[in-house]
Amino acid sequence: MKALLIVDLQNDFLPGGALPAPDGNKIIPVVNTLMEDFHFVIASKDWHPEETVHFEKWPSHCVKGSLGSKFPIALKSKNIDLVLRKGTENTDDGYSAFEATNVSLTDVLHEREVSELYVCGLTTEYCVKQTVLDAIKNKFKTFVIKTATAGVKAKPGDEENAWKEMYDAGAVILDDIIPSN
Ligand code: VGL
Ligand code: ZN
Repeated sequence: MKALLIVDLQNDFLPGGALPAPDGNKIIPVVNTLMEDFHFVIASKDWHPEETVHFEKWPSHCVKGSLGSKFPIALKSKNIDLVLRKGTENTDDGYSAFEATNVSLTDVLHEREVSELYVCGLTTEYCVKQTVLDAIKNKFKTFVIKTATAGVKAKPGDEENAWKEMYDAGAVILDDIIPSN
């Protein structure tokens, strides 16, 4: 069984948000179509308290319940079966969807007999990368859908390095996938 994991596709990571991936909006229609190909769609949300050590490194973003924490209205979020919340404590970054605190992602994937995980979303260099590395550590066959992923591009080269790190760890990078309907 395969599952789609959409990482942090939230308003604050889109243009106009607090910590935007410049091309974030472009992935929304791709993700909408992609969801139709999966029977099990999971989405993670960065879900921070107002005060957290995380905001010593980053501008305040995705504060739980805020507009910035919500899915963009253009995302067909009714097709999401399970929402994970991560970064919920004030002592951690919670970059990886495997650090979700409302459910154990590994338990859910094992229960649903998921062996192949398709990852997309925001942002390539941080939460997508960390999620992919954890998925591989947890022995899932891990694919990253490049056309449905966007980087925050904080420094030149960061994004390329993230792709290389995921590839070197054993992820399959799908860079020309066009959703099938
Ligand atoms: C993220 C920086 C801080 C992400 C989250 O979703 O990639 N990046 N918090
Ligand atoms: Zn964050």
